[in-house]
Amino acid sequence: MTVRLPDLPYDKDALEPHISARTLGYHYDKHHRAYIDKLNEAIENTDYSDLSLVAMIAQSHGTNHTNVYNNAAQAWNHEFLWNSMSPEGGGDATGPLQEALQRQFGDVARFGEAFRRAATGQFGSGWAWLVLDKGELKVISTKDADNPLVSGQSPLLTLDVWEHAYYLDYQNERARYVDTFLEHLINWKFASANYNALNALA
Ligand code: MN3
Repeated sequence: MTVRLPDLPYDKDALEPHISARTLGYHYDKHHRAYIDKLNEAIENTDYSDLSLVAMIAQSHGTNHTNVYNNAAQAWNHEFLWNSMSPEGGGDATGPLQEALQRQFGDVARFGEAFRRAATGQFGSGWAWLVLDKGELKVISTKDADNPLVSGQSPLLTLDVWEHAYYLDYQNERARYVDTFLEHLINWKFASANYNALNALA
């Protein structure tokens, strides 16, 4: 079985002017596709090839199959990233997630500060996340390809802070890219759906 590159949930120019079609084009067509291609090479004729992406991540983590782990995690992370942004993004969460954010952080501005710290404080390449960890909302960052699932945390939304995600549009100004995400792109509907689905399981 081969892993397929999932479709983008919107057109490549849908996030303009905040993220250019050029950035999204390179990010999706070159970077995301390359992770999928390298993953397919790495799992060919191995037991991994029958597994879901999540199972590949779980089973390769902590082994010397770093090629499987890194590319499976990056494949998963990027699909999750596209859904964490929306042309109608920004604003505040609604419903049970909003109530939980208020309990944990006070308000959406305080959540934004925590997310901004995590995203700008991640040294080098990585990801900023809102996760559910044993029933508690947390803002965390991970390094390189690392995915919170391997730490027992459930991702609700993410932002890619690798330079390839923003350099064409923002150059070295990662903080401005993070602020733009929080103001204009963050997809609270997606995060809420993830939150509600986890609570329905709990
Ligand atoms: Mn990326």
